[in-house]
Amino acid sequence: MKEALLHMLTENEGQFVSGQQISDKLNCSRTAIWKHISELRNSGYSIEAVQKRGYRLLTSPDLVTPEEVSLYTGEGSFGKKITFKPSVKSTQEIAHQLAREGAAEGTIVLADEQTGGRGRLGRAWQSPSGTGIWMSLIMRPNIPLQKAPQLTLLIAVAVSKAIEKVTGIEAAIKWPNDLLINGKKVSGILTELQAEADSIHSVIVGIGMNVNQERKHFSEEIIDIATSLAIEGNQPYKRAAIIGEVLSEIEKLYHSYLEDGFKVIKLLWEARAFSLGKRITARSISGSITGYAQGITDEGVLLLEDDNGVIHSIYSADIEF
Ligand code: BT5
Repeated sequence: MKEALLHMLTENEGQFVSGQQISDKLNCSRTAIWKHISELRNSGYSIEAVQKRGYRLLTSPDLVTPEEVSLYTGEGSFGKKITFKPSVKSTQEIAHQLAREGAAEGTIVLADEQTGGRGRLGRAWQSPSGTGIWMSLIMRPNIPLQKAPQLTLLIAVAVSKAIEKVTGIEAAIKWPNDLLINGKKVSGILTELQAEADSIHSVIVGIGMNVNQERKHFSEEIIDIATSLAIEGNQPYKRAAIIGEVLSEIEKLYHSYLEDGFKVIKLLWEARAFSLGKRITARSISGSITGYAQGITDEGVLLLEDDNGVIHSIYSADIEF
């Protein structure tokens, strides 16, 4: 009901919607409307109430609550089910639990703050309150296990496209999971699997994106390597709008991927890749290799040509320039 009310006010932003219109459409009493208006106001929505004219939404806050995000999720099925927590250790943990309990594909978990956000290999992901997108998405692709890395690349393309749509800023992809603006990391992707033998039960895609941080918000450890959309675009952005765009881009690419395979995604990825043709070092637990990044294979594996002309297939590594 609160969500439907917010939708009505948003569709008519800047204009009055009468109590009568609301109670007719939502089939509720004037008292119920008033209660929800008060709740919305308490959450930071500025709503004017004028006798005989009704209610008018003036401004809305930068929230990632289900009612706010649902304003931007459109027709698709990704993001239709939202679990929101103000503060959690990691949205990944909640999504894993929901996936085990059978949550549908497209279910997302959002938090305003993560106290133990994680990156790959047990690294930490800084997720301060109210500034970024800390989201986990449950996917259930019917693909063989070895193709799962392609999804990380698909997500990276989708996130990059969404950033460009909302901000006009190009975010380059650094294989496999970083999005960079002016060489600094604005977003990271963590793909985790629930699988058995060769079959995937679910893929839990963690997306972290710095949206409204200012430089002072970053800790010493990442201040030289991290950036946010607000820093790069010189203005704040609505996180919910970006979430809507990210989900819609993911869903579009995912359908294309399931129907036509990785080919289109590969082209889109290569067009946005930061590392291709560059001399890089790929570091992994089994050692490091330096050479020129040649491209990715149809499976999403990075090809690196070393100084002896030998081409190495890199499945998982950190890339340094
Ligand atoms: C990643 O790992 O880039 C994946 C990050 C995924 C985070 C999302 S948020 C929602 C979901 N819930 C979670 O708990 N995680 C996912 P990796 O490539 O390992 O990069 C980690 C490294 O990035 C760290 O070691 C830092 O150097 C750097 N880093 C940490 N926090 C950062 C931030 N906010 N912005 C930019 N860089 C950061």
